[in-house]
Amino acid sequence: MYELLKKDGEARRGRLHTVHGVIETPVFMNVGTVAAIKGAVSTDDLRQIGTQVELSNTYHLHVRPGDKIVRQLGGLHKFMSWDRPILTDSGGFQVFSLAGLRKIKEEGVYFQSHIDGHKIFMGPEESMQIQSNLGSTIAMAFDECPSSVAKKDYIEQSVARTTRWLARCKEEMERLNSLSDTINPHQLLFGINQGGIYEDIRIRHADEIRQMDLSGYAIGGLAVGESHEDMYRILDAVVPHLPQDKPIYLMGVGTPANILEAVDRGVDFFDCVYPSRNGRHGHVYTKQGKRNLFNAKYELDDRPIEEGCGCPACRSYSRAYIRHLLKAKEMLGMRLCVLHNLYFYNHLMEEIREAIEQGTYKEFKKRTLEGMLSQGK
Ligand code: PRF
Ligand code: ZN
Repeated sequence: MYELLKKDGEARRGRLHTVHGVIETPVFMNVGTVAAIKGAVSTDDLRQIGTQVELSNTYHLHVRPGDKIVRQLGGLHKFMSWDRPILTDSGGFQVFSLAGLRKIKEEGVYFQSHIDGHKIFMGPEESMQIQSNLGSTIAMAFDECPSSVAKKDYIEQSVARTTRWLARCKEEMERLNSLSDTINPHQLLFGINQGGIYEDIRIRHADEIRQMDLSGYAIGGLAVGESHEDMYRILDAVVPHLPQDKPIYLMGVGTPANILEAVDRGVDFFDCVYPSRNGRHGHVYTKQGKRNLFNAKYELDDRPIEEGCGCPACRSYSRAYIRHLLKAKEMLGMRLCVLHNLYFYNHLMEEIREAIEQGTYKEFKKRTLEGMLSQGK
């Protein structure tokens, strides 16, 4: 159940109640594709840095270790020792971005595993069955994310099929949730809006899927190579066509600036690999912009990554020491950068929530964007 607590312009402060606890929104979900946050980050670490939701992938866990194995071990929460909310992406996007040769048919997608090349079929029912075996809090609908260079008539046909797939997802999820031995019989299903950068297709699709009364609605198919202006234009067009009493999730987005802009357009949920991926390369986020800790100017810098930051890296270690670890290729260097970055994102969301509560979101956004452009010393 989604509770809208406050609106400040289009920005929303809300709360999603789930069987695994409450999610305070706007929220950034921390990406652990294979049920592991890259950079040697444990679920104990996640609890320390204020993570609310962990995100894993249906496709990856189906290929390895196998969703049936996870089910036999009691589900994903028990398997990875995380009792708070988990969202699983449906596999649709990963199949399109990762898998080898693939064929899209009405029934689903035929493709080859990116690990050993073996043949796999995944359609809406299979995706729901896998996500049910994992027992995640929120399951995502099985969709097609068309390439950013796809032609308009292809996108129209693809979106029509994604709508038919959504109806099948919903029916299968209801069946699975009603079985007596289901890991999480309260699993929620979010639908996904597609339509590339075409406002008319996006709006028609949003109007169709809002009828289906799902627990939440995602906007997919963005941050796939289009300009930021196109992304914001689509958000401006489509968000008003999604139900106001359900959470809205912008998939795979993005930079702190993208998040600040999308919150201002009514988005509640985000996920992105940037904080963990950048952290593994020694790139760290601060209120003054991103720093590259490999830079020689940090050799003798005994300040923390960001002064005043409460993360485990900044509480104990200097830029100079972390730079040394990174240059020596010590795993701890990456780990500390990833912890800082995830904390930075989680903390940014906390500040966003406070600003909305206080009715000062526009000023907060402006100030934060200006600060991030000012470049760290
Ligand atoms: N669909 C799904 N997962 C996704 C996307 C999508 O379109 C995106 C696009 N940015 C990221 N993750 N199912
Ligand atoms: Zn820090």
